[in-house]
This record gives sequence, C-alpha cells and structure tokens, in this order.
Amino acid sequence: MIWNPNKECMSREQMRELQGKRLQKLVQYVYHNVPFYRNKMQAMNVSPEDIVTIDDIVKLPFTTKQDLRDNYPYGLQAAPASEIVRVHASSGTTGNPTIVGYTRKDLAVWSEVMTRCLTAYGVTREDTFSVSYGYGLFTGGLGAHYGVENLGATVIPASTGNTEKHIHLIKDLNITGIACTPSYALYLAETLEKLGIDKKDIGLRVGAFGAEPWTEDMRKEIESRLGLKGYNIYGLSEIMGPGVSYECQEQNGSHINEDHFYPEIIDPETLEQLPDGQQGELVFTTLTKEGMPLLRYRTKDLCTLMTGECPCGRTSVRMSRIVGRSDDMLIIRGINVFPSQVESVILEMQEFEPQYMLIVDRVNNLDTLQVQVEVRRDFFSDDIGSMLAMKKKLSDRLKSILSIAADVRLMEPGSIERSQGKGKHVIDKRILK
Ligand code: DLL
Repeated sequence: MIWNPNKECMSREQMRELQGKRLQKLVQYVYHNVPFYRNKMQAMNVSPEDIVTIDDIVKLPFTTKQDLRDNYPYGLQAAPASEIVRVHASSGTTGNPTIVGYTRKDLAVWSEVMTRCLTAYGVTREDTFSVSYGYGLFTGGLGAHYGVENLGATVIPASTGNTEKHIHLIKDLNITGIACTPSYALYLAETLEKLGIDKKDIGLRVGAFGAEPWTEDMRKEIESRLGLKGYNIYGLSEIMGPGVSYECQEQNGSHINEDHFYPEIIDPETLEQLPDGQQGELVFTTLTKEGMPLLRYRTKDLCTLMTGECPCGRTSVRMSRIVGRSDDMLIIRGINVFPSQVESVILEMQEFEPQYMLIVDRVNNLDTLQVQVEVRRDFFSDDIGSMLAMKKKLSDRLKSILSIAADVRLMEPGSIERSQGKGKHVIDKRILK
C-alpha cells in the first residue's frame, strides 16, 4: 500500500520541478527571516534570485550542529514565536542542546511523512501500534505517535521502561505493531523469553526500528525472536524527527520523503557533492519547513544514495543503511553521546587527569557505558569513603550531562594506556556487521 501516490510515485521530472520551486520559496523565506542565512549568503555573494532550479542548491551555504548551538536557542528559527506550537530538543552535544521549533503546518507534514512510512510497512487502521520510543523532548515518541493516529490505527503510547508491563499489554491488547530502537526490541525479546511467553502467544507482526545504527543480522535476530517483520526508519531532530526515510516491502534501501527533505551526498573533507552511488556524508535541506528550516544540514551520517525505480512503485531516491559517522558521535541506548562531553566534565573537576577511556558494550542486548578515568596523584588514596564520594560526584555529573548512567571506574594515576598518535578515547565492543 502507498499512502500518498501523488507524491511518493511522482515522475522524476515532476519531482525535480517541485523541489526547485520549493527551494526558491525556501531561500526567499530564510533570506528574509533568518539573519544567520542572510549574512552567510551575502558573504558568499549569493542572492535568492540566483536560485532557480534544484541544481542551484550547490550555491547555498551548509549548516552544522555547531551553527545551531552557536545560535541557541532560537537564532535559526524563521517563524515568529506566535506560530510555534511545539519544541523538541536533541541530546548529545557539549553545552547547549539543539532546539527545534515546529509550526502547526510542520507537525502536519511530520504526521504525513510518518504515515507514509507506516503504510509502507503494511500498517493499517486495523492495527494496534505501540510507540516505545521515549516521549518527551526526544522526537521518537511524539513523532511516531501522531503518525499512527493520522493513519487511523490505534496508538498505545507505551514509551520506554517497564518492559514486563509492556509485554502484558502487548498480549492483552493484541498489539500488532511496535516502534522502538532495535536494541530495545532485542531487550523485549529477552524479557519475553524470561517471562516464559512464546512469541506465538503474542500478535506482533510489524516493527519500525531506528534512531540508531543496526544491521541485517540484528534484523534477522529480532524477527525470529519476536515473530514480526522489522523495517528501518530513519530521521533526525534537526530535520524533523523520525520519518525522513523508510523502507518499503522490498527492503532495498530507505525511500526518502524527497518532496520535503532534499538529500545530497558530499565528501566530508572537500564538501563537494558526490555522484549517485558513492558513499559520503548525507546532507538535507528542509524544503517545506516553517519553524526552523535548514539549508544543506550536514548530518555527519555516512551512506550512499540509490536512484532508479523500485519494484514497489515509489520513485523516490533511497538511502542505504548508515554505515558510520564522519564525527565521533556514539549512540548509546538511543542517546547521542560525544566523547567530548565526557572530556569536558572530567576537565572541569580538579580530582582527575585528562586521561579517560569510554568502553561501550552490549550486555543482554542493552548498551552499557563504562567511563574509566585517572585520579590525580594528590587525590588518589586508600580511603574508600573519599574515593566513593569522588566516584559518585563524577557519576552524578555525567548523568546530568549525558542523560544516561555511566559505570565510572576510578583508575590509578598513569594506568590508562597513552597513545602515540591521536588520542584514543573510545572502545566500542558492540559488533555491528
Ligand atoms: O533519532 C530520530 C528518530 C527517532 C529516528 C526514532 C528514527 C526513529 P536524533 O536523536 O536527532 O533523532 O538522532 C539522529 O540518529 O543522525 C543517525 O546518526 C541516527 N539514526 C537515526 N535513525 C537511524 C537509523 C532521532 N534508522 C541520529 N539507522 C541520526 C542508523 C539512525 N542511524
């Protein structure tokens, strides 16, 4: 099934024409409403009139997460505050979070693109769908929620946590679909097994998995342990949230909602656009957004774009799975974590050397984070009480900055291996094949 064939199956020529028109309008809009873009364009000697077709996009400036942080909180917002009806925030940066404001129309577009995804997965009005992404500032929960409602299926806003209760709901309410991170899906499978419930006793048949990288092997494992078919869903808060792209029944790449989010692949070093099929950094321009539209936003996600017809009938460009990042961002239990966040906490506390190591692992299908840090010689002692207090102080501070708990290990001075070249601060033991 296709939710919006008019848009999802447009001819390539019509799509490019529509994208060109939308880009023209967008550039006028940001030029006149966002001083940041006006200044950048003036510095590059580009005026809105220079943008005629979608190919002119290469004349426009890039936007980075740093730009959003520098203009915290509302500096890149184009719509007046009176038009903003909701705000989300992205985790995972030192200092300020990224704030994203949505107008009523933005929320309608978001529901529409989410509904396209769910329809492609085979979800219908007959389904009961559990949204088990976190609700709150994170876009996963509310983003998926309104997509399910817009489709007309029944939404169960389960959010995360309380997994045993959730499993009883899945059974009792005959929940047929679930949206969550792939790691949470595995944890759910494990809890199901622990409770002695057979997958045949529950009715799950569809999963919408994303918000973190996952693999074909993980897909097979989740599918066989939960008895459902798992589909990829991709997105990022700065651009919208979940629903930027989605897999169809062919499961050969994820279709991008290109009438709203224009994709490019660039070389992260030269910033030049790369030809189709070549791997590079994914960049998006929000063609229709009103609240906080972005020109050429650098996602730092590495992947390839695929053109050509898909047997499902959709004509949109597809993206491959995300194969890595062009920065050092880690995704731990769905939360974006930068090693630099940990570093800044350690540096601001006089008890520690600037020597640390993050050890990320997956135990019982849940991501774990251990932070090893060297204690300065004059603070290191045999007094267990003072060492425990120091550990607690660091754990609490990390928790408030990262939004996830870390297992802190205090290390003797000089015990963390020194690097000869670039400092190595992360050991990621999760195997992603
Ligand atoms: O994770 C939005 C989302 C929620 C997507 C629910 C899908 C489902 P952020 O917290 O801003 O937003 O994180 C965005 O997560 O740049 C990718 O690095 C990563 N990511 C998201 N989806 C996928 C996916 C949400 N399907 C960042 N595969 C992105 C791999 C993904 N990585």
